[in-house]
Amino acid sequence: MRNVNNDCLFCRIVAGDIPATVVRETEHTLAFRDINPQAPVHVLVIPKEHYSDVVALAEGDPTLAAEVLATAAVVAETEGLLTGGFRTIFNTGGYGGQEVFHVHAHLLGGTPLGPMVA
Ligand code: DGP
Repeated sequence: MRNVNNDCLFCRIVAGDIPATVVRETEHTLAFRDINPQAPVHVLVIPKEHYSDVVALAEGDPTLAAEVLATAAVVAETEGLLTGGFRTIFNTGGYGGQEVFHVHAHLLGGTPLGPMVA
C-alpha cells in the first residue's frame, strides 16, 4: 500500500482531487507544470508516494528517487531543454525555501537562468 497523506496538496493532485497540467505520468511518478512558473518551462516532478522531502525519499526508497530523476530527464527532453540546458532543484526544509512538504524536483529551463544565487 502506497504511503499517502490526505492533507498533502501534491498527494491530492496525484489522487486527481486537485487539477494539474500533467506533462508525464509513470507508474510511480508524476510531472506537472508549476502553478507559478519561474521560467518558460517550470515543471514539478514528484513520486506518487508521499515523502516529505528529498532526504526522506533517498533514505526511504532510493530506487524511487532514481525514478524521479529519470522522469525529470525525460521531461527535460520532451520539453526541448537538452540543447540549451536546464536547472533541477530540490528545495528542502525552511532554509531551503520548501513550501510544499511532498518531495518535488523543480525542472526549470527555456531561457538562460544565470548563476545560482541564494
Ligand atoms: P517549494 O517552494 O520548493 O515547496 O515549491 C512548491 C511549488 O509548488 C511552488 O513553485 C508553487 C507550486 N505549487 C503550489 N501549489 C500548487 C498547485 O496547486 N498546483 C501546482 N501545479 N503547483 C503548485
